[in-house]
Amino acid sequence: MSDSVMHDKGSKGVSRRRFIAGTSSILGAVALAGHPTAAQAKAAAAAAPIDPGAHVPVLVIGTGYGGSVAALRLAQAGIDVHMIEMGMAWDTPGSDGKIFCNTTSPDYRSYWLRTKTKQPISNFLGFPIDKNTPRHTGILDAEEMGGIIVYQGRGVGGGSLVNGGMAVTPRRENFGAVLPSVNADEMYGTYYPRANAGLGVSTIDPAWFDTVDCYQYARVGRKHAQRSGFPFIFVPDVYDWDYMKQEAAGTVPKSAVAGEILYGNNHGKKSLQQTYIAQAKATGKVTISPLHKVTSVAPAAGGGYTVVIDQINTNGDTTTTKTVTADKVFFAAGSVGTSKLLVKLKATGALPNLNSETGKGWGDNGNVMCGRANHLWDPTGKVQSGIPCSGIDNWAAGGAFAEVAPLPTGIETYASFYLSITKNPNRAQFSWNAAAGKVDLNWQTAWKQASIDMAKTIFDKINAKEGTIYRTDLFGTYKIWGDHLTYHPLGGAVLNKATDNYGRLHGHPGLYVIDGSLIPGNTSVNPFVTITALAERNIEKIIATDL
Ligand code: FAE
Repeated sequence: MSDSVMHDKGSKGVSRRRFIAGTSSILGAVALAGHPTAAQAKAAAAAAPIDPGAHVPVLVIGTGYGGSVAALRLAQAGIDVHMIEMGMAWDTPGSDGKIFCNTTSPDYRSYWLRTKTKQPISNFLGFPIDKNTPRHTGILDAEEMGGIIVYQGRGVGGGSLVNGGMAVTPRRENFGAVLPSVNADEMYGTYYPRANAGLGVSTIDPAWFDTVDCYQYARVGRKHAQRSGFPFIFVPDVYDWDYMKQEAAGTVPKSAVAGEILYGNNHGKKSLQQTYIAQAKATGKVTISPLHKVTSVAPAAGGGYTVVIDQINTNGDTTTTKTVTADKVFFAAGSVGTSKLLVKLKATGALPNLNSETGKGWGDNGNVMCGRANHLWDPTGKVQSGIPCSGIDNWAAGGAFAEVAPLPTGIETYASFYLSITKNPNRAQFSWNAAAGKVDLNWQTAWKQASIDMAKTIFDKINAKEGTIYRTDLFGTYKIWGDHLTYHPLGGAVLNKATDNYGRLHGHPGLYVIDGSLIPGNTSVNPFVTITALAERNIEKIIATDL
C-alpha cells in the first residue's frame, strides 16, 4: 500500500476507504469469470483450416503486421497464400454479445492459456488485482521469458488486436540507428507513406482534444510536460477519431471511451482485420487457419519445405498434427515467435544452414512504465479514452520518448501514467535449451536500469517542478517502476545479419523473415509502423526478384 501516495492526496477528503471501495467494484473481486459460449466453440471448430497433406505456393506463419503485408502484396501479385495463426479468429461474440472483453473486467477472453490474469499493472493502492479466469486461448499472451514478461497479441491480426494503435514514424534523424542497412530516402519517400495509408493512420483533432472529458488525463500530461520545458506532441493512431467523437457524444456504442484496450476493441479501432487482412481476403487468394501452430519447417525431399502444424482447441490441447508442403515460407510469428522457431530449428538440425546470427540482437524497445501522483487540483478524469494520443519527446536530450497513457479504471485516480520507450543499449539472445526442450532468452531484469535512468530525465524534472511524487502502488508494494515487461519485442533475426538485406534467410532459399524480429531491438518510438513499412519494402523486392 502506498501510504505516501494516499497522504499526498488525502487532505482533500478522498478517503482511503472510498478509494478502495471504488477499486474493488471496478476491478472486481477474485472470481472465476465467464465461460466461452457454445457458438464460440462451434465457430472455432467450423473454421476451414488447411488440409493435412496440402501443398501451397506460399505459407505465412502468423497474421500480425509483417504477415498481413506479405499476404496482401503476394495475393495482389496473383499468388495463392495460406496463413497459419495459433490464436483465434476473433469474429464471434461471447454470451454478452461482444467479441472482446473490457479492460476493467477481464474474463476467459483476456489471457492466452492462463488460469489467472497477468495484468501489466498488477496492483492498485498496493493490492494485487489479478483474478482467476478459465484457461482459454485468450487474446493477450503474457509470455514469461526469464528476466522479462513479453506481452503479445494472439489471434488473426496479431498485436493489432490488443495494442493502443499508436502509429508513430520515427524522426528521420533517428532512422540510421533503427535500421542501419536500409536506405532512409526510400523508407521516408515510399514505404512509410505506404504503410501509414495501408494502416489508416490519422491524428486527433486538436480542438476536440482541448474540450473532451476523456482526454483530461492527456491535457494534464501536456500541462506538466510543457511547464518543465519538454516538447509535447500529438501522436497519430489507427483509431477512427470520428467514431470516438460520436462515442463521447453518446450516439454510438462505446469502445475506447468505455476504456477498451489490451483485450480488444469492439468498435472504432482499425486493427489489421479491418485493413490489410480484409483487403487480402477480398482478393480471394488468401486463406487463414486460426488455432493452428507451426512447430517445424524443414527442406522437403522434392524441393520446397515441409511444415508441421498442430491444430489446437480453445483449451490449448493439440487435436490434430498436420504435415503440409509449401514452395516458400514466410516467418511472421513476431519477434519472439519467429526467433523461437528459428533457434529451435537450427539447433535440432531441421534448418542446419541458418547462420550464427540466428536468435541474436533482441531488445525490448527500452520499455518502462511509471505513474505520478498528482495533486488533488489536477484530477486526470474518471472517464479516460483507452487510446493514447500524445507523447513527451526527450529522445535527443535524455534518450526517452514517453507515451501519456490512460489508466482507465472508471474512477478518479489522480494518477498520470506513462509508458516510456528508451534508448536502452542492452541486447539479449535466444538459445536452445536441449534439456528442457525449449528456447530461452538471456534478458536480465537489471538491464532495465538504463531505461529507468532515461525515463527519470523526464519525470524527476516534472515531479520537482510540480511538487509531486511517483506512484509506488501500481507494480507491487512500494515499487515505482514497471521494469518487468515489454509490449515491444524486437529482433532475434536481424536484417542484414541473420537474413540478407531483404529478409531472405541465409542457407535456405525460399525462407523469409518479415516481422519485428528483423529490427535490432529499438525503433525510438512505438514499432508497428516501422515493422509494416519494412515489410512493404521487403515484399516488393521479393515479389520482383524471387517469385
Ligand atoms: P505480431 O503482431 O506479434 O504477430 C505475430 C503473430 O504470429 C501473432 O498473431 C501470433 O499469435 C502468431 N504466432 C506466433 N507463433 C506462431 C506459430 N508458431 N504458429 C502460428 N502462429 C504463430 O508480430 N506498437 C505500436 O506501434 N503502437 C502501439 O500503440 C502499441 N501498443 C501495444 C500495446 C500492447 C498491449 C502490446 C502487447 C503491443 C503493443 N504494440 C504497439 C506493439 C505491436 O503490437 C507489435 O510491435 C506488433 O504487433 C509486432 O508485429 P509483428 O508482425 O512482428
